[in-house]
Amino acid sequence: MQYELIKLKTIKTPDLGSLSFFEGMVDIPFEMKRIYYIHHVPENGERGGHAHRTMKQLLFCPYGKIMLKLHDGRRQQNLLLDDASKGILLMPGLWRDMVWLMADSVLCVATDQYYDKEDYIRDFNEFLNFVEGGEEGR
Ligand code: T46
Repeated sequence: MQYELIKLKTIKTPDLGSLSFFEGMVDIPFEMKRIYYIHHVPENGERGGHAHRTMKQLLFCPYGKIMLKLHDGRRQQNLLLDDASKGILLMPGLWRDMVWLMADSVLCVATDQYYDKEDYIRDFNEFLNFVEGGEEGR
């Protein structure tokens, strides 16, 4: 499955918390073009239900607990985002669903592309066809 767990660099200051960071082309294999974040989601809220044709993304959860459910067309895998220093690098061609296990958890995403609705596959059968090579990337 085309993902990678990335331990984000984190500097701890005694009694004053931690600072985590990552840099494009240093800690992740792309230059960032866009950051977006999802917030104010209620407990058990479920988002996602799509894959990307070409987009790479780093997902991290600076606050809370979110279950990321991935599918590569053959198998499903669940990854827990419950640590602000944990990043998950998603390569294209992965179906994703996100479940908010804790209300108001924040999901942050850094991507290598500007928003493009044409990069989304929102139909699971179309996704299966895509990963089986039946549909070329744009
Ligand atoms: C992803 C997961 C992890 C924009 O106009 N600009 C943007 O940059 C984004 C990300 C979304 N939108 C619009 C598109 C929809 O009208 O915002 C609306 C909600 O997006 P969506 O339903 O795709 O949100 P999620 O939470 O299901 O998925 C998002 C990302 O869209 C997606 O790329 O991988 O988070």
